[in-house]
Amino acid sequence: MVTDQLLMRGQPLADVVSAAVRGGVSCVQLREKHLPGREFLAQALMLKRLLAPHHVPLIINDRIDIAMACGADGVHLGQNDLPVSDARKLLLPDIFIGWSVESIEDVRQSTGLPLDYLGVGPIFATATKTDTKTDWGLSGLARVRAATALPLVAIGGIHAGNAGDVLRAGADGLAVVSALCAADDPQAAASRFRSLCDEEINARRTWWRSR
Ligand code: TZP
Ligand code: MG
Repeated sequence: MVTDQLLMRGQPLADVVSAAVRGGVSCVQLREKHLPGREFLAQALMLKRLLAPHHVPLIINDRIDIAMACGADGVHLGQNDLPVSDARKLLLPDIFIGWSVESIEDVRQSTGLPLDYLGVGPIFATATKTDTKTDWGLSGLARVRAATALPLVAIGGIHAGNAGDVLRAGADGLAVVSALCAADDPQAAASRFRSLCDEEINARRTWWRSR
């Protein structure tokens, strides 16, 4: 789950995230583009407290200072954020780093960087983020899959109707904003994604065993 409070129609962040976790969300990224640092940190601390008992990792988008201050599990950086190597020097060693790739050139550049996963997006066009380059599509995602061994988290326009295809094209995880944050029932929405992910995990296990 990637948060966007503007999509939550006045519902408290803690309620929407708790419901999504009950539904089976396995990781939460706090992505708040409009919050001043102090409020961003307050929300990060609140989410860290909420998620820790469930062993659900918290990722902070963009801000390594907030990630450090709240004891986040990971930080997600984009092409215009602090360079990954500098972030790695500043962060505690156990905080993982994800990096957004928007082109195959970005994927090539990721080789050798101290990264833990790549965020591949947008897979499909989405109203949630419009300042993007071209959409990867499923074929683009498959090209990224072939080009790197890093875990891939797909983002952009993912909903229950296309999530299975995204996983089969090579994603290891799904990052979802509107289909969770704007859902009438975030728990039910998360539980549909959970089932699709579990099906793919089981299919991969079966494939490995049959080799
Ligand atoms: N990066 C690429 S697309 C996107 C981000 C943050 C937004 C995805 O939002 P949604 O609502 O899941 O399509
Ligand atoms: Mg960013």
